[in-house]
Amino acid sequence: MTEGQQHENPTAQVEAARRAFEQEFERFANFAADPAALRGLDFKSAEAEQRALAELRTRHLGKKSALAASKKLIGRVAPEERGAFGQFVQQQEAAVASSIEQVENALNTHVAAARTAREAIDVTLPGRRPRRGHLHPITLMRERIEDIFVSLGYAIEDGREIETDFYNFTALNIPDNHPARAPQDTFYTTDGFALRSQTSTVQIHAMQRRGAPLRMIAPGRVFRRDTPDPTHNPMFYQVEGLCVDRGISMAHLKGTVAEFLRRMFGEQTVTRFRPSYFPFTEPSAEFDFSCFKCGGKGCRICKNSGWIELGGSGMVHPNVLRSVGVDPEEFSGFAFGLGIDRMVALMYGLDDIRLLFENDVRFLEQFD
Ligand code: 2NL
Repeated sequence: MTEGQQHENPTAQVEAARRAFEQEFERFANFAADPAALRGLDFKSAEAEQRALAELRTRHLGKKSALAASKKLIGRVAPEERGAFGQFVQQQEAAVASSIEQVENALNTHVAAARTAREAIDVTLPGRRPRRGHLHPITLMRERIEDIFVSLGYAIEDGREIETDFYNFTALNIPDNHPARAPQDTFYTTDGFALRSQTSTVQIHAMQRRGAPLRMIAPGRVFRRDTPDPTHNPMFYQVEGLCVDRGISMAHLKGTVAEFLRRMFGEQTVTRFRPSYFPFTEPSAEFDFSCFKCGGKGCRICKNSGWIELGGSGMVHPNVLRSVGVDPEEFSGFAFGLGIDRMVALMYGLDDIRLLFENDVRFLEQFD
């Protein structure tokens, strides 16, 4: 009888199960006995060993293990041997469980330590420094211009970039449908609004609000209907200046512009005025200054003329003063305008103004 043969020697069966366990357990035994064996184990391998050990436990102590099968035999052993056999089975089971637990404990401790080590950060390590930013060259130039005029007693005014026809054209003595609107042509919306084509709009608002006398500059962004090329951009930066008081003459205009240019480009700078035309000034003049590079001898920057053209100016037209309620019989004033981007391009020898608006940091960071 096959079944009978199997049950012939229950003790031998338990001993065989124990031997089978010891054989498989051998490779784990060192983890509990020798701390050095664990030290060589990285986090991932230690976790793998934990899983392997759990499988070993199921195989040798689980419901389908040989030891569990042997326990079922206790009832079939002869009554006089039953007690001793039962004790023997339990001893073997306890010994196997204890061996496994010792290794489990050692592995758990090791994995916990390895996890802590892996998650540790060295708080003494230097941080990653954020790259330091800097101002745009146009902003730097605007601030230099502002500093000079503030020191001359001028206020700095700001305003909106979208304006009505009145502030951009009519108040500046540029009537509807007049050809003088062409050079100032801008971008229009459907509601009679337009993007300002010069910051004179800010000065018109300021004269309405504050009246005369008044000294101010208006730096800011302006828009023109231009096709971009190396010297034009449909959006650019401008600063306009305005001085209105009793007895203001062309001499004040020339003195102020000349002083500004000396502070900007050096004491030796000479300023030149050429008659010109603007609808909002009468008389009008464009101004040039002696080349800061060659001092007037002629070079690449001044295209061999010795002079650099910078801006326009003139005595505020009586119609402009009237449009903001300032009496031209009592007050007179001068005004001027110049391009900030153009000044930056000159100062840094840029051959293309559009570089300033591409926002390539490798280009812009050269000017901080
Ligand atoms: C140029 C020319 C100029 C003005 C701007 C102005 C403002 C008021 C009244 C009268 Cl409120 N004039 N501004 C005057 C002359 C020239 O700018 O070439 N700008 C880049």
